[in-house]
Amino acid sequence: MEAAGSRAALVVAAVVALLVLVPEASRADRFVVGDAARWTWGYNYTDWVIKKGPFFLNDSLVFMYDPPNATVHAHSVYMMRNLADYQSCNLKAAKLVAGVMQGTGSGFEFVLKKRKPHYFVCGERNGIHCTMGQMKFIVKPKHSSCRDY
Ligand SMILES: *[C@@H]1O[C@H](CO)[C@@H](O)[C@H](O)[C@H]1NC(C)=O
Ligand SMILES: *[C@@H]1O[C@H](CO)[C@@H](O)[C@H](O)[C@H]1NC(C)=O
Ligand SMILES: *[C@@H]1O[C@H](CO)[C@@H](O)[C@H](O)[C@H]1NC(C)=O
Ligand SMILES: [Cu+2]
Repeated sequence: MEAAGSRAALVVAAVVALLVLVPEASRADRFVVGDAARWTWGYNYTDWVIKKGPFFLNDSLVFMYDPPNATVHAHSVYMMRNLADYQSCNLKAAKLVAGVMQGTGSGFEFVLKKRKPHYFVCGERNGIHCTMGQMKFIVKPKHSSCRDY
């Protein structure tokens, strides 16, 4: 009886330890950029970031967009080098993150590995999707120890 009792206590202790330790080690969220709107012209992604944030290291952003055809416009994902290029939608030094075909199916997943501002934009039409189409947003992931659930 006493042995069974202490075994039960051990099991409880183990479960409690798992509940405490596992979220610390592996918690990461996955966000579909724009939710149901996905990655498209005219949606306010700055507003989306305010509503969805904060974002943490190892969280991932999933960009979903259809490949271009006669009726669907092309989209893509670029990362700007700095705030000035982001603000002016100047793509000259931008780095391609996902091409026009890469948003299809389950989308393109970008894992936030660095604790720096990430300046995401759509690079299509020579920056017009960024300037006129609002296809731009900044995410600066926080350290996950700041996460409060
Ligand atoms: C997009 O949302 C941001 C944050 O809510 C807001 O400041 C901005 O004015 C909005 N842009 C447009 C074009 O509505
Ligand atoms: C992010 O994930 C990597 C493994 O993919 C892990 O080594 C690292 O500790 C994680 N970082 C945070 C802040 O959770
Ligand atoms: C273009 O692509 C969209 C989305 O993938 C699809 O629904 C539509 O039927 C396609 N149109 C043509 C003309 O191929
Ligand atoms: Cu676009």
